[in-house]
Amino acid sequence: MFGGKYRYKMRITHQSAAFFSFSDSVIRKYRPVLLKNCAEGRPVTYLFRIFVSVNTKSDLRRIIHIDMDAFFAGVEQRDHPELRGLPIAVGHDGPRGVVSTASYEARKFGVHSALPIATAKRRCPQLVIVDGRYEVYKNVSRQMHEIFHEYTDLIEPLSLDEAFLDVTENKPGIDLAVDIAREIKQKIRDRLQLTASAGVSYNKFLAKIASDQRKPDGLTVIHPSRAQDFIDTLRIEKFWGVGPKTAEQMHRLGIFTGADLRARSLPYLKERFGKAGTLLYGFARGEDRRPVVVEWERKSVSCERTFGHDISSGSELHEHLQELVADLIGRLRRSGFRGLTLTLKVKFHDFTQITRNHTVTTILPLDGDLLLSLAGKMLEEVDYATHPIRLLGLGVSNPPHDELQLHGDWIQLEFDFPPRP
Ligand code: DCP
Ligand code: MG
Repeated sequence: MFGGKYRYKMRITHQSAAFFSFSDSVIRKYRPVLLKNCAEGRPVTYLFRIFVSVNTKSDLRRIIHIDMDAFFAGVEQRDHPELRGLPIAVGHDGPRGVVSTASYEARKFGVHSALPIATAKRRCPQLVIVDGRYEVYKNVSRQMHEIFHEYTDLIEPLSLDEAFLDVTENKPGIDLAVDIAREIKQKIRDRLQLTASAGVSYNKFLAKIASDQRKPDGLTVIHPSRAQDFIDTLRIEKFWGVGPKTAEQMHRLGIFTGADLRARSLPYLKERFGKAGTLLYGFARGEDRRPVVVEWERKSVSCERTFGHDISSGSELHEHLQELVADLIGRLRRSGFRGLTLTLKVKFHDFTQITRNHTVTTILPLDGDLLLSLAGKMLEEVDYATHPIRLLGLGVSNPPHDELQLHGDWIQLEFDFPPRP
């Protein structure tokens, strides 16, 4: 499928992507250079920032996925001993508040991330709601990364509490990845008084699934010789990229497990799932050559919705905007990213597209009402009555570069809209 070359995808910004092809010999030649640059924390050139988790044979790689257990809640229980053993949820206790995460005690009652606080309280009346302290979580995340760097610089963070590590070559020269995973878990326990779950395998797909197998405080290895049996019995919902909607579509096609997926041909999957079809075809066979990408500074966080039909009703659009705001806040929390610019993206029925920006002087707070009112005002400037809308997107960009932008008072500025093209 990959011929003699590997194809890598690099995310440059949230919206744009570029593709590069490297031959084996190029990879062999530059890998040591890249590793050295990463180790020294030196900026590497545009092309070479890319990554580096590359071996000529993907099944030789050793990948670890680390995921903290009930991350925000775990930190709160650590810092407030009186909360230990209790069902707690991190989130804002207001009419529109949602649960960021729940302690494992609370999960037994069906309390989970993204659930409205009001529903969570109904499910678990004794639930303790704790306000989030995002600066603290960011700091803990930094400390986790310090531990990771003791083993490798090939680290790809997926969120504040989750990362892939490529330990094929590692600093202490430890043979078995499982030993490294055990050490990392122990260091997280000793230094941070928190627990993490780890998954170990020969690619990212399997390592991530492995870390989820025995949560909390789990350590799971998926060995190449056992991988196929494991994947065959894996429920389709567990596959990377298969969200509730795709899962439903899979079920309609009679695909419920990895074995069902493996029985379908590549053209069959490509036709129905596009590019994801190719990835899924590989996953079903335990193949995933995606490298561990060393991430540079994130520039934006965004989300978008394409509607089933074009919309020209203000109230309907407002409802969608409300969902987008909730989604965006969840993403901002998970990534720890903060910015000064809010962007509304609008794609009309005829596929023309515009964006509207609003920039403030102090980072946009994670306040649903406020973000909704800013986004709503930008939407009001759009002529959706005569140009029905097929897609709405909302994003935050422009990270702060000084203390004032980070901690100053939040001031509502005047809106300034460019005329519609
Ligand atoms: N988060 C959030 N909103 C969401 C999902 C997550 O604010 N909708 C935050 C809170 C979580 C953190 O991101 O603590 C990490 O998310 P995970 O999905 O890894 O969930 P947890 O670490 O809380 O639990 P688990 O033990 O299942 O990993
Ligand atoms: Mg987690």
